[in-house]
Amino acid sequence: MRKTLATFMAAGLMVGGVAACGDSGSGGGDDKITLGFSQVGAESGWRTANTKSIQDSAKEAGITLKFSDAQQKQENQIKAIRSFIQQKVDVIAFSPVVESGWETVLKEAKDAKIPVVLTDRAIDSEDTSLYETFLGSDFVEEGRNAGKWLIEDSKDATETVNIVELQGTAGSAPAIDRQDGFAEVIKDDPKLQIIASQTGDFTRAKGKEVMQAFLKAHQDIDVLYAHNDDMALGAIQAIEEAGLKPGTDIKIISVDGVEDAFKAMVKGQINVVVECNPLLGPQLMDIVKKVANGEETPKRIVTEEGVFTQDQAAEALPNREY
Ligand code: GYE
Repeated sequence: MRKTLATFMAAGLMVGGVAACGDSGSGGGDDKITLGFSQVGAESGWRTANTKSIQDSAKEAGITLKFSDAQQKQENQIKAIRSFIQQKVDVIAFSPVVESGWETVLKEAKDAKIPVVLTDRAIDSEDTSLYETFLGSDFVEEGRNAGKWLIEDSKDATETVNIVELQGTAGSAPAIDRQDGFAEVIKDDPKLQIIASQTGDFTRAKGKEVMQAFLKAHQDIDVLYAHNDDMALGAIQAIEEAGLKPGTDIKIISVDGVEDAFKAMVKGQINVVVECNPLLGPQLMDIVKKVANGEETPKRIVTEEGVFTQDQAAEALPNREY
């Protein structure tokens, strides 16, 4: 069943609200809110859709956007955040490339009284006063949904099911959580065995490269679990070049739900896609307005998502928005 609409879920209210920031605006003397946004990079179809959603909705909301692309490097994100602090933007939002190592720079933002919003990816800091809210998917649940599909699909198998896993960027929240959620569910079925697991950095090129290595090292791969569609799409090329049929000889489970993955599902190359919605822009702009006005926001806002199997792909494809 598809649940299209992103819904809000409050998992606890923040305390105290945000320090007034009207005096720190850099919107050129008018009342326009200035948002500094540090994006992860341009590594995937998901990311392209996410960037477009943020840029379009900033425009729509009349928010001045200072956008910075970190090319998947934490040091670039830290530099961008420091530069936003210097420029005295009203709000800083960012999608942290990895989970750890943010305390220092976020304390600098806090000292400058600039509210910070996390989007898409979480940080692992215990100090939740370093940000106002975190808007994004539940990646552990996505991993669980991938695992549940496999348990059901393999229920009649009598032999071991050999799984290879293409992980996302090392140390990133979606890679850690999608691995954990999947492992948690499949451990209930001893037939399901992960025989190799390696990062493909969420890109097509690396997904293909690592899949080639998996295929060389293992003759008996039954299932590929890819932490995103781009890696799955790269792996499909590797599988075909090895003379095998993706989706049949090797079943493929992927995450995101970009248009190209739906096309691959329609062709029978991907068996199931766990949806992860990148269209966070409109919700983000609402949050930015709220925190800029010192209003309270829920500390955690989760986007709700579905799971799509091959038999649903053709019908769903024309309605996909990314
Ligand atoms: O799944 C992947 C992208 O953080 C949810 O990052 C995002 C992930 C997404 O590169 O395609």
